[in-house]
Amino acid sequence: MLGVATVGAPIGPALLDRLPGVQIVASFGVGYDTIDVAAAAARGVVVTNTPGVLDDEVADTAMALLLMAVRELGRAERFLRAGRWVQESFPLSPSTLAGRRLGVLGLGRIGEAVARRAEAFGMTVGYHNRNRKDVPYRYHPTLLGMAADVDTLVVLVPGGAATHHLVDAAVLAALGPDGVLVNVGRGSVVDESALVTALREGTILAAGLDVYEDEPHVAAELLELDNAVLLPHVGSGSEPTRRAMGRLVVDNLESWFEKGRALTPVP
Ligand code: A2R
Repeated sequence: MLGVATVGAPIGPALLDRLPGVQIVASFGVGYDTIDVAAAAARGVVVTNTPGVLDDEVADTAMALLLMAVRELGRAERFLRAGRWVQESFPLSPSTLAGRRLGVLGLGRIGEAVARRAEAFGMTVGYHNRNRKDVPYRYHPTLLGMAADVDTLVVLVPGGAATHHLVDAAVLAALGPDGVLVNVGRGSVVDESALVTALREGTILAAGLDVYEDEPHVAAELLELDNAVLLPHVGSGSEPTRRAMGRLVVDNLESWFEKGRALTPVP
């Protein structure tokens, strides 16, 4: 076997050692936290992902989660479907979107697409990365400092050891009682049990999640919470976007085997 195309399956030294002829691992997705890139590099194996082609789709999903969480739209739909509208009006949402202060944790390709959308919705935008970027948004050198300055946090850093539980009880408390957390990055970035406590006790207002610590299993405590909007990791999940991602996987494989050059190798 010369090449491996993968959809999130863990790829580490043991598997690579069993496939000594492999030259390339082409992953279907932008996150590559399930692939041991250092182990691949040490064996001369190139790893590719699918950056760029899913930015708008995932950013749209983030905005959908944010709107649903702030305006309680999932709850409103459940209310209608349960036949309750004929007896009573749905309560007013305690908060609103316009004027919110957004902090993006991970202002990369997708994070910038979220920032552009948030500006159009009348929000101010700040961000926390390890490095400041040349962008017209306020840079926060620490996540905790940013959380204290904003009321809305969108998580778009990659998964892996460096970002594990970056969003913890202290960050959630800093967001405050009107705070909303949206995670479309990786479940491992958020301390889920701290989030359950924060949602239950009203430390923050609401959360919109597309990713979880133990996918596809979602903690029962989250399922019970009405102020959590929960999607089954569908951020990039439209047919056109998944086709574009699939095309990029194939283009990477073809370019590698025809020209010896991958189109989108991971760093
Ligand atoms: O830290 P920097 O300057 O390298 O900026 C990157 C930031 N980032 C971090 N920020 C704070 N603490 C960290 N430990 C940390 N690690 C990375 O996240 C960069 O601005 C951003 C990631 O942006 P991109 O590499 O352009 O990724 P993209 O395509 O926006 O996708 C983000 C993630 C994927 O890895 C999947 O997990 C998910 O969204 O679909």
